[in-house]
Amino acid sequence: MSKKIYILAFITLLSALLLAACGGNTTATTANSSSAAADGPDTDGDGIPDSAEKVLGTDPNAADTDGDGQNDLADKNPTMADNPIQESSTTEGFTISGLLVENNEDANGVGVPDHLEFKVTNTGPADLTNFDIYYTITDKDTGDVQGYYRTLPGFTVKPGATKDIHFDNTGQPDHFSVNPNSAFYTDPNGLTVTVTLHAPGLALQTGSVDKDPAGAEGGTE
Ligand SMILES: [Ca+2]
Ligand SMILES: [Ca+2]
Ligand SMILES: [Ca+2]
Repeated sequence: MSKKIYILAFITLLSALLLAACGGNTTATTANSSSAAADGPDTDGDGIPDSAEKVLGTDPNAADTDGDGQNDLADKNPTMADNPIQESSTTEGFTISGLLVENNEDANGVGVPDHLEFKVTNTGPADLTNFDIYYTITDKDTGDVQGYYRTLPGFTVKPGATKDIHFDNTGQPDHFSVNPNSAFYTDPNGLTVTVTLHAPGLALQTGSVDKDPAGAEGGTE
């Protein structure tokens, strides 16, 4: 009987040791959890935390930063889409003008994010809508290139009218969001931005604009 008590005591001691060991594991697990929590939220749900998107230069608010149909996590080059626009029409229906990339400073001389804008004039007889755009950003010092494709839902130009279109993150009507971590926003070097605008069944319209290094106002085409 006393032998049984001895065995029970031994099992109790073993259990205590195992619990202590588990406690150690629990501590390690907690540390890992803290590490995961430190990565923070994944706003767009693409599997890359917002903090990592900043480092990678991808958009924390878009699962497919460059619009090529491939999720940022799977995309080997998530900020360089090939131009998917295919249009053989030579019918002129609209023009683009006044291409501008602003890289203004605030009152304290601190740079504020760049802002691409231009004007679209409808030279045809009907409302124009269902535009899509492909644009590239080239760093004039390093030669690095980024390319983005996107549709422009809600952007409509009436016959004979000229309308401004903007690419920034202000959320206003006819303002379309851009990757806040792109070269467009973060690169202090001179940039060349090219734009190809498309409306179904009409000839493509293209333009380009150079932006001086940080602090300078962008140019017009
Ligand atoms: Ca993400
Ligand atoms: Ca993303
Ligand atoms: Ca992509």
